[in-house]
Amino acid sequence: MVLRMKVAVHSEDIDGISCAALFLLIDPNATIKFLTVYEANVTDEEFDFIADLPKCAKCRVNIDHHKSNLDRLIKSGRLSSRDLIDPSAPSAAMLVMKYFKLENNPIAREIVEIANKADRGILTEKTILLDKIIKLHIRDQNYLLKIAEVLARMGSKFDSDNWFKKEAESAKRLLKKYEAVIESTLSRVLSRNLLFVIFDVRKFPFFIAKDFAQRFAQNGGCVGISVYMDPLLNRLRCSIRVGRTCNFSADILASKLGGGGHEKAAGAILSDIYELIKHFIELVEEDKIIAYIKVPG
Ligand SMILES: [Mn+2]
Repeated sequence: MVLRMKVAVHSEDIDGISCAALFLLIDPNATIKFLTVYEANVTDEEFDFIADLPKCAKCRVNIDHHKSNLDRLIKSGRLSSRDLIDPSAPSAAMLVMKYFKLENNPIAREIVEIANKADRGILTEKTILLDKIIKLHIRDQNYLLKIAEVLARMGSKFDSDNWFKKEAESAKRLLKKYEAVIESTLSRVLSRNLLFVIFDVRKFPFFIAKDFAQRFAQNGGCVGISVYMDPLLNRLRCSIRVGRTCNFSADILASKLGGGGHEKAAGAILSDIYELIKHFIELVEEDKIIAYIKVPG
């Protein structure tokens, strides 16, 4: 095994941070970089492993579960036998566990369990807070590493760590501020039976923006799309979320926009909102109503 491995993981959600925690179980001195999908696509830094992200130019091993990534690697001839990419895996963390044969480590199993659920949108009160804390600090590499260290040490009991508890309290206070506007926006669209909705939430911070699409899809909506500013790139971005019983592929729409993801959850960087509207209209069945709502901040 490589000594002191150099690893890149996805910076923005529980699966990426869970991958980081697993790498710390394998090598507590690992150098870990937290990257966005965009950064992974453009970096020429060398890594031993890259997880929950597209394979960067100088990465030895790619561990991932995004179908869009697999398709692109095959198409460009960059898929190697060392890579472990399985779109049927519920999380990238699960594949990291498999790759390093960590199945007998109870902490590793707990971490993977959290990631599996989170990536399928099954969140509890404590994993919601974990997700929010990650999103509030995506610019802060040291902070993200600290979360990964807590996960690697505590597994599913991460919320009993004192540092985490304190951070969770302040995240909770912030969340409360936005709850009323999310609720009233959702009840307005759902009471009108609108099933295909673009939420223009450019006036909202990143950590809350995806919630409009996510909670719409979870509460009876078919396709919810949040449009917001990417905090690192300062560019327009969208997150597409699809309801459980709804027949629509988020990853197909995202691919048309140059992005990617999964069937029920995907995203892309946008050059403008019209590009999104145009492709969305093309993919929605003919007699359906598509709503666009600009949510006041
Ligand atoms: Mn993932």
